[in-house]
Order: sequence, then C-alpha cells, then structure tokens
Amino acid sequence: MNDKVLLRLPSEEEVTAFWEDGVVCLRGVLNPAFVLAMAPAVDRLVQESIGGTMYDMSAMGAEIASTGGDVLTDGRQGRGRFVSGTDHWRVDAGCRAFALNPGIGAIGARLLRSHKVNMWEDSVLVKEPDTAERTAWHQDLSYFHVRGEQVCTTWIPLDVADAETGAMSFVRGSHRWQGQYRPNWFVSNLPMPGTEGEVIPDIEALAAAGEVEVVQFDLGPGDMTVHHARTLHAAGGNLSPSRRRRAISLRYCGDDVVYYFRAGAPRKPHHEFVREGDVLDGPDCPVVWPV
Ligand SMILES: O=C(O)CCC(=O)C(=O)O
Repeated sequence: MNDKVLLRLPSEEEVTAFWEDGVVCLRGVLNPAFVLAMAPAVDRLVQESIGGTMYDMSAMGAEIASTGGDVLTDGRQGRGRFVSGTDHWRVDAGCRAFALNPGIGAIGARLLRSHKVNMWEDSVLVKEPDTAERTAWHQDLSYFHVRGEQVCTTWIPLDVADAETGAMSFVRGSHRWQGQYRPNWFVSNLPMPGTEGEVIPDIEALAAAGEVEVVQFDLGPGDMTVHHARTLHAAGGNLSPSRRRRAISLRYCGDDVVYYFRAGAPRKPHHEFVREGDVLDGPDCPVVWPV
C-alpha cells in the first residue's frame, strides 16, 4: 500500500480560486487509505463520545424546537442523528495524529500563502442515514477567538458526500463581504446568546433572486474542500436511507493571526491564559507545518 498521506499540493490555480471564491475543491490530494483509517476513531467518538467531546445536534434541535425555536429540518422527522464535536485531538491519539499531520497542514499553508500554520481545532461531523437536521448557514470566524485574514477550514469526508447525503454548500465570494455575522446553534438560525454581529441574510432567497451564487461539490475520500473562515456555508440533512456522511474538519490559522476575543462565542480552557494580540504558537494551537 502507498503509505504517503499527501498525494499533491494545491496548484497555483487552486490557490487563486481559494482567494477569489472563498472556497476551493481539491480532488485527490490525500491518500484515501489514510482518510479511511480514521473510520474506527470516528465511530468510537460517535458511539462513546470519548472525552465528552461530541454533541448530539439532533437532540439539541429537539430542545430548541421544544422552546419554540426554529430548527432546520426540511419539515420531516428522521431516524438518523447529526452528531458533531470539536477538539478530539486532545483526547484521542488517532485524532491527534490526523489533526497534526504536516501533509494536510502543508495544504492549508499553501492555500493561505502562509509560512506556517497553527491548528485551531479539529471537528468530527457525522450525519447518519436519514438525518433530518440541516446545518445552518454560518461563518466559522464568528466562533473562533482570532483575528486575521489567513484562517481556513478543510472539510475532509470519509464517505461519498453529495447533495443527497448532505454535502456542504458555500456562498461564492462571501469571504469578501463586510458583514461579521452572529454565530448560531448550527441546526437553527437562532443566534447564540450574548454574541455580536449581523443576522445572516436569507441565502436561499438571495440565490433564488440570482443575487448570490451557491456552490456545492460532490466529494469522496481523498478529496476535500477548503473554505475561508469568513465564507458563509451550510449543509443539507442526510436524505439517504443507507449512506452515512462522516467528515473531519481541520481549522488552520496562518502568519497574520492573533487571539481576539468575541463576546458570547464558546471559549476553550486555555483561553483563560492568553491575551488579545498574542500569537497562537504553543501547545494549545500547535504549529503543524512546517515541522
Ligand atoms: O459538516 C457540516 O454539516 C458542517 C461543517 C462545517 O460547517 C464546518 O466544518 O465548518
């Protein structure tokens, strides 16, 4: 078996597309065997929520609905669950090896045109077959306590992700919009309490009026999308009766990024010990590339 992780770096055209569109689809960049080797760790996280890092987003949706909140479900009940979480690299050795892999970091650095990249966090995002909950439009930067231009998310699927199973959608060029949007609860447009910013406009209405372009990519293991942290993105539920949609996101920060605290956004334990303006380098946001 070819045990190389990184099969190729993004081309100059792909780097240009990332900065122009706020998202790029990279095909055949990672060894599919390396990505698929994460399946047992992801499945363990889903079943056992190792280290308490996973959340049942479907249950959260039900709770929001029970208090009269709006949940994005295409108006149907699904038997599947949307489960997701962050910072698994801190509690699981397999997740740590994946998240800190310098090959994936090199992709982030090349796209961000950065001399180094720090890992902000990893996320596991699973939509089981027949999951009703959609992922609401949001902008990653509103959840991150950083400022800077060189921030991105790689979304790496373990299964084929397409329109039926809940592939991600992106508003092309939205990373260049001036708006700073309030973070929401992911399965609902309801903003997190105490947060600041604008309410995200009705993207479906804007797309129907031809005012914005929404792009979506079918992906398989070995492919990924990379989006800028200001790019608005969302995902459908998983309408398939049998296919899972498992993915890992790795979120990278480059040269110009420093800590910057955002009111109301969830904090991590180490944030107590850093100040605004500090660089990220350190054990809590390790440099993953160069090694
Ligand atoms: O997988 C999803 O449904 C959403 C993922 C996402 O928004 C992200 O990784 O930034």
